Amino acid sequence: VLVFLALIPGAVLAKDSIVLGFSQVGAESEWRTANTQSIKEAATQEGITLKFSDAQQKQENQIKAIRSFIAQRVNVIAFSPVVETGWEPVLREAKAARIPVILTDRAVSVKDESLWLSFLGSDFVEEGRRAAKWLVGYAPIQELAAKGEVNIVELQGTVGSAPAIDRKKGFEEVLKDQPKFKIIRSQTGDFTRAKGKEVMEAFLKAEGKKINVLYAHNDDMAIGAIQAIEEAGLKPGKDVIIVSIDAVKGAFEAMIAGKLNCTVECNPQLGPQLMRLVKDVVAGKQVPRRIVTQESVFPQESAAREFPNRKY
Ligand code: GZL
Repeated sequence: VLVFLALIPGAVLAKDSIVLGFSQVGAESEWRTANTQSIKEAATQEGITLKFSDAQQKQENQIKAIRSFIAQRVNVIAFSPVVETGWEPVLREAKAARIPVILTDRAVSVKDESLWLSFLGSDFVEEGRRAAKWLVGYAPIQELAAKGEVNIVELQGTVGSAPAIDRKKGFEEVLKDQPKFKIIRSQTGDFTRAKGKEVMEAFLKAEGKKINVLYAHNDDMAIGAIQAIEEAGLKPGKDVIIVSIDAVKGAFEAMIAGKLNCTVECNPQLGPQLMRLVKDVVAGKQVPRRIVTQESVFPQESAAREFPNRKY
């Protein structure tokens, strides 16, 4: 039988290797594509058979993918939930099938905590706090605040997603002690460049030169907004101070061009840690309930020096 199996490419590997079903949000941003690359590369590196599905940012596609992983009897299911709610039914099916579930990147909101084993990802509230702390400490903004109000427009991430909810929460937590800082407009740009540009155009039409600051929940929306600001005849990074989150390559290029003022790192390279977690789970080892990724803040003045070291 072994000889027969050895003749089928991958069969022996499939027979011996761990099978991981991974449901990915989509391919909406530079961050997401870097995250996918990290997961695929790490699975190959670790000899784990990866069944990968891209949900195009639709929850129903993620639920379908998880159901299919259950039907295929994978060893472990991991996913980045596009939104926080609506997961109980399918996670109960995974539990009934005795397939452990690992959350990566984004969290779910479920009553039954036994529906998932471990959550590996960033602290989005802290990322929001870091963005606001940088803004409040930025000298040109301090000068503005000394003379009057600082008017902020906010491009939120996907409605109902953990990063959008928590980045808003962390940012507002710091600003509650800063009465001069006002969020005058806030709307979702769904984490994409196209939507970020479209919503920023609407903000500019409504508020024009009153806008002092843009806070974008990710760099892709900030990059889209930069185009809108330029098309409105204003200087991004000068007339409108911009702080965003992810620290992808596009953000460093925009900072080096003087069009973005700060990006807060959100590390997408979760692949290696995820594969180690998967192996530990299959080996029956105890795993941490929460693993927070380590991250930094990159203001414009550090961009040129840091850029050559960036991996995503
Ligand atoms: C954050 C991740 C977010 C990124 C966006 O961990 O969920 O989704 O900030 C991505 O770029 O679309």
